[in-house]
Amino acid sequence: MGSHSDDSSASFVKNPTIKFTKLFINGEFVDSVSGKTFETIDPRTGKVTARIAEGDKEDVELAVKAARQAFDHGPWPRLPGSERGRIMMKFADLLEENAEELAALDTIDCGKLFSVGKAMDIPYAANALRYYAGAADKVHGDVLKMSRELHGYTLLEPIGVVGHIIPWNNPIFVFFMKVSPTLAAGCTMVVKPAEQTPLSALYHAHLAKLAGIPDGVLNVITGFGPTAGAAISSHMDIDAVSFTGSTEIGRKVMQAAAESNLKVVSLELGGKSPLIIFDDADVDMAAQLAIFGIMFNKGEACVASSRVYVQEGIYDEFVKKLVEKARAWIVGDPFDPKAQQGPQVDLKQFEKILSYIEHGKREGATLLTGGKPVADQKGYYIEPTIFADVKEEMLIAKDEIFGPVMALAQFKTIEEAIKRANSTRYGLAAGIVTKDLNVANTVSRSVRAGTIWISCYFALDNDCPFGGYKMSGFGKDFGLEALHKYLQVKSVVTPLYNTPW
Ligand code: TXE
Repeated sequence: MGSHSDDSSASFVKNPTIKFTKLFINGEFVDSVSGKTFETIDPRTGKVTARIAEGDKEDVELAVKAARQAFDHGPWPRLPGSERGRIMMKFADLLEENAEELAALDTIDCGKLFSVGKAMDIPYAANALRYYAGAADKVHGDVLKMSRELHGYTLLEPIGVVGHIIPWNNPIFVFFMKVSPTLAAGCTMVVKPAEQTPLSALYHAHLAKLAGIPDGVLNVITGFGPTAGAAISSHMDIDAVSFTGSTEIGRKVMQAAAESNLKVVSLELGGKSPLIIFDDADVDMAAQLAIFGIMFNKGEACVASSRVYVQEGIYDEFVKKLVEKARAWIVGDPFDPKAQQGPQVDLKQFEKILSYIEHGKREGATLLTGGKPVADQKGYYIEPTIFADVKEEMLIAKDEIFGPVMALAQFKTIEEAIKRANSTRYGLAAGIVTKDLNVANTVSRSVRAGTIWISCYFALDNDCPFGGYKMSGFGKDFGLEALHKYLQVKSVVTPLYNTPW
């Protein structure tokens, strides 16, 4: 990519200098053992942005050794929690100081809107670091009420070396969602960003060092899933693996963990989340929410509201507004502040989405708007697409498309809405739009999903445990639940009165 020679900061942001392209092991940027590199592509053009070191099994081996050494003998797990917290706060400040450059790296790597990266992903990431920094000195066990003359208590100890396997759809956000609680718990780690989006992760490694995180605590191995990713999930000396990605690969990660050292596994996988809109909704607001729920981040969101169910009384009016809003939704260069949707991450995803659109047409769903690539664009841009009359058995109602494609249907009763919402193998999130508290409460408790949003969508928060039911995975990110994923409980027991046992 271009260099920092242009004086205008706007041009610099659009052409960030790529400073970090090597693996980060034990506090140093290094080439891969094999010397191999891979290309990272700009989805706005399909052109190569940079060549990045391609980590493989040998590199994971070196990173795990460094992480193990830092865990067994280094200061990090032994520091007072408040001191770990202080360093994490500094890390958060550095993220904010470098917000534009980091957001720009994600824009050229995955097509994320620059405005969203800067105004949302970076503040979310910094806040995640601060939230867990504040928790780092409040981790403690319990004194137990034993049934005999024994004194028993629990210790919460860091779980050890953690492997994080990260997807490409929210590179900054997911990195810190995983890394922040792991740091607070006193663990050390090996992080593998997705091969499509390695740039920001390497930059974070540099900032971690500047913040004072000791060498070996945070290692970043860029590379591919079947090689570097598989080496993490099957490693005998990694104590826990946290994965966000497809259900198919989640299954492989779990298998590899079972067949190696039975490491602790947490999986955040795909979704096919329903948004249920009742007759009493404000139709304009509901249509806006429905568009936002599926088109935000170009539909590349695990919680995207890809199935929308609307009660029959407002259906026609809703459809009219929905289509107007979809047609007004601005698709374009993700650096343009007016754009609401950038390009899909890569050619593979672009083609996957278009093939689902063709399926929808063949299966007999009604295409209300969109349905093809955006004309006059070189990159992977797809029109906001809405299918109506979608039946449960259609592929576009069952599979995670991970693109700007909505499956719309109408319903009559609350019972029907609940049944249809639950007719999926996934269970990540659901949305409800109603003013009736009874309806909201009934649906919230009947839909099998890990997060329910009432009259809002994408309302993620540090304090709010996030993760799936059913085949959307298990184990929570966010909240104190996430911190506890990286801790293990030890029971310590001693006789109360020195009585021999
Ligand atoms: O995912 P993968 P892909 C869904 C979404 C998308 C589909 C395919 O529907 O269209 O998955 O995307 C690493 N061992 N989600 O193919 O392969 C890989 O390098 C260990 C939903 O990109 O699951 C990357 O770092 N790791 C999702 C990560 O897994 C392996 C976000 C995710 O890639 C591996 C992304 C292996 N054998 C996709 N193979 C969400 N839940 O948000 C790959 N990886």
